[in-house]
Parts: sequence; structure tokens; C-alpha cells
Amino acid sequence: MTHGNAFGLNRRTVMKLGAGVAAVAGAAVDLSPKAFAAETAPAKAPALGARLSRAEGPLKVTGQARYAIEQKLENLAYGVTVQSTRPAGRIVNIDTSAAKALPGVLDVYTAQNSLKINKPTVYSKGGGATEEFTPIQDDVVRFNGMHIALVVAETFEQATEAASLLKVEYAGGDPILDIKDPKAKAQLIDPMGAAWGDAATALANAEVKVDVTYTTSREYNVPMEPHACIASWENGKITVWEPSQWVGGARSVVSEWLGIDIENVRVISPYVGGGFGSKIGAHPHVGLACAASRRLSRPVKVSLNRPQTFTGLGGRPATRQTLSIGASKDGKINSIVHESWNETAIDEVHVEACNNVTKIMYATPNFSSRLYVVPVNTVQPGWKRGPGENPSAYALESAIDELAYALNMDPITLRLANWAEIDPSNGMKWSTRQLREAYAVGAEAFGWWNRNPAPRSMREGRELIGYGMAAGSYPMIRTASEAKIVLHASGQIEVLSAGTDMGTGTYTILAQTAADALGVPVETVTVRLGDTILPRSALAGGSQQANNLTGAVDKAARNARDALLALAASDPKSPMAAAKATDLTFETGSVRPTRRPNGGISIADLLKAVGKDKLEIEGNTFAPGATEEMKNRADRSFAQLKGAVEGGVSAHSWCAHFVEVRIDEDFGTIRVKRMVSAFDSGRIFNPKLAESQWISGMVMGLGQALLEEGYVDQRDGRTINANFADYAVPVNADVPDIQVISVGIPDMQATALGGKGVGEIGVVGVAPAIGNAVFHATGKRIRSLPITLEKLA
Ligand code: MCN
Ligand code: MOS
Repeated sequence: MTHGNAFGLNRRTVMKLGAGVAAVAGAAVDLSPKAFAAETAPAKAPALGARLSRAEGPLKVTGQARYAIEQKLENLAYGVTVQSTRPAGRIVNIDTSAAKALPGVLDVYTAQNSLKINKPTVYSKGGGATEEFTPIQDDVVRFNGMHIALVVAETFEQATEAASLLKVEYAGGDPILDIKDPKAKAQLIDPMGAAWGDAATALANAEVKVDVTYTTSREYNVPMEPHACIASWENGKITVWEPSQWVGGARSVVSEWLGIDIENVRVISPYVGGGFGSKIGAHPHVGLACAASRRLSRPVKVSLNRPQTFTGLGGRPATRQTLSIGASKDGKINSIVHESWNETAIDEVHVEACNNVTKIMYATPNFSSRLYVVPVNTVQPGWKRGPGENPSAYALESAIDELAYALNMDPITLRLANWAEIDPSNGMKWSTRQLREAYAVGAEAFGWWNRNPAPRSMREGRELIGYGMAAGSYPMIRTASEAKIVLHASGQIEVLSAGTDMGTGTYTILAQTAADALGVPVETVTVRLGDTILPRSALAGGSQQANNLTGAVDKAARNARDALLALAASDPKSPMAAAKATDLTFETGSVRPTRRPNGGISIADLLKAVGKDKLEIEGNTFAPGATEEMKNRADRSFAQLKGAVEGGVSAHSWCAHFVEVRIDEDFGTIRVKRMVSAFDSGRIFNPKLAESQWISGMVMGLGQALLEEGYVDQRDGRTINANFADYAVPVNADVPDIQVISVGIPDMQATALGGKGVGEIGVVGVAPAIGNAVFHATGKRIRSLPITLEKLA
């Protein structure tokens, strides 16, 4: 078979598919200033699905939004952590005398003078990722950059100065700093592998094979807002202002750390300056702040400085993956063998599930995958946008491109030849899978079919041009959650949830959901989020929160409509008191007799008429009969979290990315010229925000592909580039023209309102698309990220 559109994906088919999805697809994003001006004009349609700007945006750009450590508290003390400068061994002594002698210093806590902090269990029960490590409880040095002391003083400057005066005496230590170290021992994570058929035999007998190894570097989440909190202990209760993707989880951990009843813990997080997975869990410095506040009976602020964030918590671990694919000459895959290794902390397990995409993407009769972790002296790695799926898609989608070249076949054609009609890992039906549409629409918008597939065949002057593509998936994770709607006699409507908004758009889409279901203008709805005193919500993680919470708010709004009809029919002071609730209708914010379209009374007037100043109504997505304990577990642990297949169908978001790179032939510099991606995230609640999510994921993928790499000094385990100058992330000059297209359709089997996840799917598959484009441009296959000029030379 030759390169070409063997599966009928010619231009005309593409157009037809494109037209077919146009009705549900959001418009492609136009990033011109003109487009922004038009979009920020007040929107008329309040409905869910409208292209509204972020509700909290003005508060943020005018500096009125108060982030965690901007809270002003009386009698605030400042804590500064001290981190180890050795990667392993023991602490023999920490001399704190000079520090304690400084003016303003309140105390210095070390393992010798410890604040008791218990081990948390919330995370380990959810599969690792956020550390169980509790600082200053023993003399063991686990990694370079580990917190070994907390200095607390009246001012930040005094604490910083005092922290620099500690004299630490270390002994011993034989660190393992890299997964390639011969001393390092890989551990098989047994239950996480997946296998069917006889992959080894099928591979041995395959007509065409690729057998390749890919590596990815250590990466960091680097949100703009560093990890920092204020803990305030008062009369046996603690309040923590902590930027959090999950206040319920943080509350649970604080109660475990301190050994106090969870009812005595409140966590507040109305605004989060980015987290990308790194603020799902409260990290050890928060435990230090809480314990110090209890000891001193004062509020204590602990903010990590930027370098400290690189070791105060972990990012995406370095990975190594071997992938073998066997196929017939006509391009049918008959075997995939995938093994992966990722670094983890020396005494904790974080698994990067590198088989997540591999095991579902293509129909193959034989498959085997195994996951290993390799303990090294590093901070426990964590979740970073698309954990598992991201490295998985990198290896798989690079290898598929290699196979396409081995077969002399177009990569889209090859993907379609191995289309999985059902989820190959479990035989379940897909809920929805608009991936063919994504290939078709993306290819068309990009101009894929103009590509000459031969490497080094396209150029403009000194620049080699490369076109590459890759696909990706992200599972639809779900956790039941609850929400409350408060209808005020003033006409104002409040939506309350403990869920958080990291810049994703939760405030906006929940207002849209309530406005839509109640038929009121979106401006009348205000949303309160990010506080454990509000209705229980699972984490903003795993790209699930939008669907969890729109479902809960929609339910609350429906309950509110029922409650209003009942109130109108039952309260003697209601103008409709003579009617039966079943003879009344709720429409566009009013209750009216079903037979009198013009005889309505607004929510506010009804409340005034019956003499109520407000009406509070709850709604949730729990199964009927869910106990309080189950609801608490959904809010505080991972126990109620449902994966992709728990609805009896296999539910995922899907994407196809197309990129053009330009490579200067003389200098080897790589520039991404444009990216076009098509996404299936089901029904989209707000296209403007979903597009912004997808685009930001793609930019993160660009960083991973070309820039991001944590360097560890192999002599002492120090993170060398622990700052924004040396840890390079894309800046505006690196970011090309980006076009994103929605090809999703409402997926009612996946979620209450038919949406699927948006937050992470954007990053999955970008790095391989760029790598594939680099190969097309140059004929060089770089199998390790980031792809730098040195590797290309
Ligand atoms: N959305 C939509 N239609 C859908 C689903 C979502 O319009 N069907 C839009 C909404 O605006 C919603 C947003 O997309 O607020 C994200 O929704 P969802 O995919 O449910 O993700 P979560 O709300 O659970 O947010 C977490 C997700 C994750 S896991 C990471 S990592 C990530 C991401 O969001 N981190 C982010 N996007 C981020 N964006 C910002 N600005 N900062 C981060 O730290
Ligand atoms: Mo996202 S890495 O699940 O917070």
C-alpha cells in the first residue's frame, strides 16, 4: 500500500464529514484582536453552550481577587522552610542557635525539635502521586531539596535570614539519582499491566515490525502562583487558605496530619493561580504551616519560593518506554508489546500509567503491557496534566508514525486501518468516539493531504518543512457531587459548591448551567466556590469537575423549579394558591398557570409574595439512597471516583493534532509554525473556555516537546534549573498560530449533561505530533524529549 487516502478519506469525504459535524462543532478559534473584541461584547444568550468570558476575569485583572496568601490576618507569623543539600544519608545535627538568636525569630523546628505530623492516607489510597512524606519527623535524608526545618519569625525577612544560619551536619548516603543507575532496582506494578492474546509470539511472526525506545525528561508543573498557604489555629479549630484543586481532600489531609476531627478543619481556596495537577494534594509545607500554627497559636504563612517549589513537590517523572508493534504488510496491527519505567521517590510509589492510551487506541488481537517504577532519591513525583495518557500517547503515536513509514503508508490511513470498533482492552462499546471526524476535520483544516510524505521533501528557502500528526485520548472520570442554589427575593441567584476554579471556568459554566435551567439571565447568577463549608465536591482533577458540577447544579435547578411550583400552589399567600402544582409550569424564570402563557410571576415576586427572603435548594448526582458517609467519601477521598468504564460503556475524550514545524537547515533550530487540532469532548458547555483549555494544553505539549527538562546534578542530586530562567516553558514568541475545532456530540451515556473532559485532552498527543513533524522535515527520528537542537545535530 502506498501513501494516500486508501480509506476513502479523500477531500470530498472530509468535506462531508466536516459539514456533518458543523452543527455541533464550535467555530475554529480566530486569535486576531478583532475576534477578541467581538467575543467580549455582552452575550445575549445565557444558555449553557454560550461563548461567555470568564465571570471572575475582571476581579483577577484588577487585582481584587484575593489568592491564598494575600489574606490579611492579624498577628501573622512567617515560616520559611530549609531544604536539604544532600540527596541521601542522615542528619546528624542541626545547629539552630545562631538562627534562634536573631531578633523576631519565634522558633526553629527540626527533627530534633519536632512538630508532630501524622502520615496522611488520603493519597496512598488513591494510587499515589501526592506524597505521604511528612517532614521533620526523622533524620533520614530522602532527596536533595527535602524540607528539613521550618523557621518561624515575626517577619518574612527575619525568617529568611534565620533560615540561612542553620548549620546542618550530614552523614553517609549512597544515593541513586537516575533510573539508568545500575544500583537502581525496577519494581513491577503488577495489577496495572494489561494483556490479551499472545503478544510475544504474534510479534515474532509479524511481517513488519517497529521496536523502539522512547524517553521523556523530568518535568515540573510550574504554575504562576507558587505553592503557598496560611494556616490559622484558633481554639482547637484550624482554617487553611491554600490554593487547592480539591479543598475536601486538603481538609481530610490536614485532619490526618494534625490528628484532629475533620469537622474542625476548614480549607478555603476561591482562586488558584494554576495547578495543572500539582495542587490536587496539599504538600508537606502545608503540614508544617498547620503544625506550627497549632504550636504557636498564631496564623502562620509558609510560601515556597520558586526554587523550593521544584523539590517541595514533584512534577511529571522521567520515563523510559519500549514499544514494539507488529503488523502485516497491508498495515493491520497484530501485536503491541509495551513496557515502561518511571522514576519514583526512594520510599513511595508514583506510577505513570504509560499503557493508558496504548491499550485502547487501536484494534489489536494481541497486546501486552507492563509498568515498572524505579525508586530514586527524588521528591515523590506527582500528577501533571494528562498523567499516564501523556507519555503513553508520546510513545504510541510516535511508534505508529514509525510504522507508517515502515509500511510506506499514510499515518491517518494506517490509523483508520486499525480502527477500534470497541474498546479493545475490555470489549466494551465506546460511549461516543468522534475520532474519525477529528482526523477528517483536522486534516482538512490543516491541509494534510498537500503533504509530500517523503522526509526532507518540503522546504522554503533554508527552512525544512515538516508536517506531523498524532492522536490522543483521556478517560471520562466521574465522581458524584452536590450543589446548592439559593434563590433570593432580591432576584439574585447564588450557586454554591466546594469545587474550585483554577482558571478553567468553573465559575462561569456553573452560572450558565443555573441560568439555563432556570431560564434567567446569566448576570443574575453568582457562584461561590472553593470552601469546605460549601456543598461537597470531588477534585478539579482528572478533567471531571465540569461534568460533575454542571450535573449537580442542573439537578439543584430542577429541584428548585419543582420547589417553586409547589410553593406557588401551596402557600396561602401565593397568587396561585388555588391551583395544583401539576397545573403550573416553570418557564423563563417564572411560574405560571400552564394554560395562561402571560400570567406568570417571577421567582423574586413569588418569594416576596409568600414572605420569604430566600429559598435554598440542593441537588446532587449521587445514586438514590447514597448515605452521608458515601457523600463524605466522594468529597474527601478517591473512594467514590469512577473510571472510564464504570458506566458500562467506555467513555473517553479524543483528539487529533496536526502540526507544521520549520527547521533551519544550518542552525537546526526548531520552530512550530502552526497547530490545528480537532477534539471530541462531547457537549461543550462554553466553547470560548473549552477552546482556551485545549489551546493551553497544546502549548504545554509544545513545551514538553521542545523545551522542558529538569536537570539533576549527578553528583549531589540537586535540581540544577530550579527557576523560570533555566527551566524553559513556552513564551509567546514560541507559540504559533493555533486552531482548535470541536467535533464532539452530546454523550448522554457518559455524563448527566453530555459533556466529556476538556482540561487535559489538549496536551495528550502534541509531543508525538511535533516529533513526527520533525522526522518528516529532517529524516531524523529523535526518540527522547525534549527534542533539542543538540539532539538533531
Ligand atoms: N468545559 C466545557 N465543556 C465541557 C467540559 C469542560 O466547556 N464538556 C470547560 C469549562 O470551562 C471547564 C473547563 O473546560 O471549567 C475544564 O473542565 P474539565 O475538563 O472538567 O476539568 P476540571 O474542571 O476538572 O479542571 C481540571 C483540569 C486538569 S485535570 C488540569 S491538570 C488542568 C486543567 O483542568 N489544570 C489547569 N486546566 C487548567 N487550566 C488552568 N487555567 N489552570 C490549571 O491548573
Ligand atoms: Mo489534572 S493532572 O488531573 O489536575
